[in-house]
Parts: sequence; C-alpha cells; structure tokens
Amino acid sequence: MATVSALTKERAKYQPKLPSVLASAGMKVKAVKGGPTTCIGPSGEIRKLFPHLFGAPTVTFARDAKAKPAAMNVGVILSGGQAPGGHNVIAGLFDGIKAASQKSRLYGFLGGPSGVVDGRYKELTAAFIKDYRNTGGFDIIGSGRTKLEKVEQFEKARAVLESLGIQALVIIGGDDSNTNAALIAEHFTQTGAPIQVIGVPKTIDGDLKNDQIAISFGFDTACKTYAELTGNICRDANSAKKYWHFIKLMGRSASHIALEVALQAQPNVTIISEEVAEKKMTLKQIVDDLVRVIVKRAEQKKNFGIVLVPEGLIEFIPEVKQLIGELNDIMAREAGYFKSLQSYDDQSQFVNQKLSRDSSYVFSSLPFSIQRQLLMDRDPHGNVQVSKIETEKLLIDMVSDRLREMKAQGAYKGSFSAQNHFFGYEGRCAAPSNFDADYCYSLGYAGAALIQAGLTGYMVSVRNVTKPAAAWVPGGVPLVSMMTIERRHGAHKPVIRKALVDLDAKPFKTFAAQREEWAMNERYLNPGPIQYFGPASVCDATTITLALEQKK
Ligand code: FBP
Repeated sequence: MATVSALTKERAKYQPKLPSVLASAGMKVKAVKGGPTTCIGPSGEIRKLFPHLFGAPTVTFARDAKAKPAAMNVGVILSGGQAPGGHNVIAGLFDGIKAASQKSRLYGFLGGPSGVVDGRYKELTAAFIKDYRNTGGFDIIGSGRTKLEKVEQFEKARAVLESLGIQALVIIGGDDSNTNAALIAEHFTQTGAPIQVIGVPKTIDGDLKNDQIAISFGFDTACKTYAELTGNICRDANSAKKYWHFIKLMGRSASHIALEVALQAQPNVTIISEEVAEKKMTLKQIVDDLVRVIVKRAEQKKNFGIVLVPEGLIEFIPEVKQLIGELNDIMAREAGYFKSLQSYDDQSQFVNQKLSRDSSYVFSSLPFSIQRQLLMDRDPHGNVQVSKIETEKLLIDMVSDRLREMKAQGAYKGSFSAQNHFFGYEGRCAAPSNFDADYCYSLGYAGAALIQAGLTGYMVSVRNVTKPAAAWVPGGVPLVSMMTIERRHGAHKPVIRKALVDLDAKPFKTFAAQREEWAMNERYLNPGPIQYFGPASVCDATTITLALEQKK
C-alpha cells in the first residue's frame, strides 16, 4: 500500500511562490521603516500596558546587497485551531533562516503554547519538514489552546528558550494567541531577555485582518472546502426537492465564512450574525424571516432550500449575548462553586438565581439542550465553545413549531422536512489551496526576515495579495497597533480586535443586493473541489471576499 495518497505525492513537488523581493534576494534584505503607529483602542491605557512596544513603525523589506545574513536559532509554536497552510509557514520560516545561514536551527515546540513552557520540543530538520510541505494539518508539531499570559509562564518559557540558545519565538495563532505574543514580547523586552517574539496571523475564521493584514491564513482553503460541500448540497436539494438543509458553518464569532460560502454557492438564505446584531434582532425575528422564505417558496411548490447559519450566531442575538455575558461573569466569579455542582439541574438553578430578570427569561425559554450547551466549560480564553452549540437544530425546531401553527390556521400548505449539517472540522486540515500554500510560505519566509531585522512584538504581514505572488509586499506590523481593551473573564483586558463582517463593505453589500433573488430562485453555483493543477484562473483564485475588499 502507498504511504501517501497520489495527490499528496504530486502536491509535495509544488514550489510555493514568494514575493519577488524575497524570491530574488533571499535574506539579503533590510527592513524599511514606515511611520510610527498608535493603536485602535484607548491609547493611554494601552501605552501603559506596553510601554516598550507602543508606537513602533510598520516595516516592509527592500533588497540590500550589503546585508550580511547570520545564523538564527528560532523556536515556533502552533496555537489554537488548525488552519490549512500551517505546515507551509513552518517550511517558509525554515527556508528563510537557512537562506540566511545553513547553521540556523529551527525548534518546534510540541502541542501548542504549553510546549515552550514545559520544554517539549523537536528540532525541525530539512528531512523532517520535507514530508509536510504543502500538506494540511498541524500534525508536524501539534497545536493547543493553553494561553500564555502569566509572568511565571513567560519566565519558564524564557529558561527553555535560553537553554536552547533561541533568539526568536514565532507564534502562529489567532487574535488571542497574538495578543499573548505581544504580552510576552513586552515582558521579554522589559526584563532584558534577548528573545524576539513574532506573530503569524492564523485562523480559518478570517477575523484576524485589518488595513495592514490582508487575511488570516486558512480562510481561503476552509471556505473553498465548505463552498464545495454546500454547492453539492444545493445540487442535491434541487434534485430531490424534498429537504430544507440547515448548514451551520464554523467561525467562532464573525460570519466571514458564511458570507464567503454564500457568495461562492448562492444558497437560498444566509444569516449574517453582524446584521442580526446591528438590527437588534430577537431569536423570534430570525425565525420569522426564515418562515417567510419557506412559506413563499412553498407557495411555488418548492418545499426545499438551503439555509446557512454562522456558528457564532447565538452570541450576536442581543438578548442571548446579554445572557452569555452574564453567564460568563457568574461562571468566572463563582468558578469553584459552579464546578462543584454535580448535576446540570443544580448548575442551571444556581445561575438562574444570579441572572437578571430578562436574561433569566431568555435562558428559561431556550430548549434544555441549548441551556446545557451554554453552561459547558469555556475555552481557555473564556469564550463559549460555540462549535458545540447546535444553533442549526434550534432554528429547525423553532421553524417547525411555527409552521405547524401556521398550518393549523391554514396559513401554510407546504411540507417541511429538514436536514441539519455542521461544516467545520471538515475544512480545517484540508490541503492548502495554492493561495494558502503561497501565502503561508511567504508569511514564514517574511517572519525569518523580521527576525533577521532584530524586530520584536510584530505580526508578519504580506500585502497586495490579490495580485500575482511576485507583486506581494512582505513586511511586519506592530502587534500593539491592533489592540483595544475588551471585557474578558469578567475583567478588562488588552486584546487584538476581531474583524467582524463590515455591513458597509463590498462583500456584504454584494450579497445583500442578490439575496432576495437567491431566496426565491435556484441560483445555486457549484464551486467544486479545490484545484491544485490547472489554469491559474481556477487554481490561484482568491476568495470572493478578498477580491471584493481589495477592489479599488
Ligand atoms: P482559532 O481561532 O484558534 O483559529 O480556531 C477557530 C475555530 O476553528 C473556530 O472556528 C471554532 O469555533 C473553534 O476553532 C473550535 O475549536 P476546537 O478546535 O477547540 O473545537
């Protein structure tokens, strides 16, 4: 039997593209500083928390024939949920430091951030990395969700890094992990530890982006995978004409994935959480909207359709958001007592006494299964684990109830048979698309260039990414410049702001202009599987979101 699939074997030969400045000059580059930065939140507070990092300039790279690249010892961590392309970030970082000097060494910390605190690591050699190039997954060194935010952890990490002679730590993670990267960088600078910290923007959710960061890696491949599956379901629905499919799509908070999949596959209904929040919609109003479309389609004898539900929806419904906020505070404040309660009934009774009247009403009106899911353990960053909340089933239940009532009153004559799906884990480890393979490799390589430039507290950036890779612009952005203050775990903390769907921007507007047409008709598109071999117009296409965002 073959040990790798035919695709993996062929794909291993793919040489990711680099921005021309790095492709032609390798590490013979210098950092070119832009103007000083501030931050997006209250600058006085953030400056106090990051006195050494605050105000650093953005940088790009230029060729420098006089540069004298030297050996670098670098450590790398994969943090949080898997995202396609992580292996290529590591490959790019490895090739970058080796281009500087063959004496450079790369250490991978195992199992996520805890690896660097506990000193679990593996030296990553050319022979070892070879089998991971252009593959999906984070299995090269594993990932984890331990958060690094305490001084004791920083000090333990420092001891481990110094014992290996590591001069820079690269943290590949989402907004929370990069926030922590900034805390570590500040601590190391303040205490005189000679260790740089560099972040890499990762998350399929696509919510780690801003004017400087085009997109987090993994979004492209994950969306294309979900769009393929959604397109297939649209085709099935239109063939069988008997089911309403409710598809929940991953994306912890923002609805970027749902929006992108909607643009690619054109299903009948897509709920966008940010719009729900903006319009202050109640759960009942969301159900009303769905019922309106289902009834209208039924009048045309179309008892089928597709509804996309963003994973984070529940937290954007103002009344549920308020409830979750109160639950988070109670569960953080009374963590010990709450955990000691053995049964779900006891837990539910306990929180119910502490909730405000409105939230207690909302909590009690939810089905038991959803109540239980809302009381499950938070993730290490204090977030509700929305991937475990079955919002798609909640909506199916509520829609069925309403249609039953309407039928009894003679206001609905159709039939409603629903199927539920959740696409999330199916896309997080897909083999990276050409875009993610190239983007990730470039991020890793540019990370090496930032280290060579002696910078710390930076996120790697590669911009201009809707152009061919040669024209991409690699550089770095100070992590602190993306920061604001938010309430987490019942306290105010500095965080990198999540980018939510902008209702005034082109991707949402493009969707909104067509959604009524898509609701009533079958304008389904079939994006098909990601193509790795073939015309650039198919293989190198970016997401529609990115193309629309960057369109001048
Ligand atoms: P990151 O933000 O860490 O990249 O993770 C994103 C995500 O895939 C979300 O879309 C999802 O809600 C969550 O991870 C699921 O987490 P877990 O892998 O712990 O089940």
